[in-house]
Amino acid sequence: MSKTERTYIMVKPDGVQRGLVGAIIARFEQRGFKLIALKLVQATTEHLELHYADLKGKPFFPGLIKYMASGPVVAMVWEGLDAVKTGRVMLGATNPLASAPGTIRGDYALAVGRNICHGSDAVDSAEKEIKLWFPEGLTQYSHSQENWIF
Ligand code: FUP
Repeated sequence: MSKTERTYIMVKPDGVQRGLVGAIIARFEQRGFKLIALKLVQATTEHLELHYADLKGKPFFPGLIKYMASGPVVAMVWEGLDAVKTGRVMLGATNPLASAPGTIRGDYALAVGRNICHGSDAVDSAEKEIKLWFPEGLTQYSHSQENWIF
């Protein structure tokens, strides 16, 4: 059964550098998700190591952290029906070479080490990631539920 969820979506430094922030935001808006939070962040190595704690020990981990610290990222929270799973579908497979055309990675990326965006892989990891990237909490803004399209 579909449930309203929140997911953490992040445009990585290569996505920011390549001017893909607007295109990625547009896809989430146009799909019908509600923007809950958004900010540009230059993440520290320590912060990124927490975000990718599950991958510590992988051979690509040092390169991943260096890449993610190479410039600012756009941290976002999106809300809507099955936001976590649908967000992953919209991103495409981790390796862009396996991502279907029509997905963000399938349309804009070629290399797993430069795959331009991140999306939470489960509801519990979304909760952890949202707390990690938005420790200040999320801005409440009123959209009357009657007027909100979903
Ligand atoms: P995803 O959930 O799609 O971001 O995938 P993972 O958590 O498995 O991987 C996180 C990031 O590690 C990927 F976005 C890119 C990087 N990575 C590599 O650089 N090489 C690999 O072989 C696998 C992942």
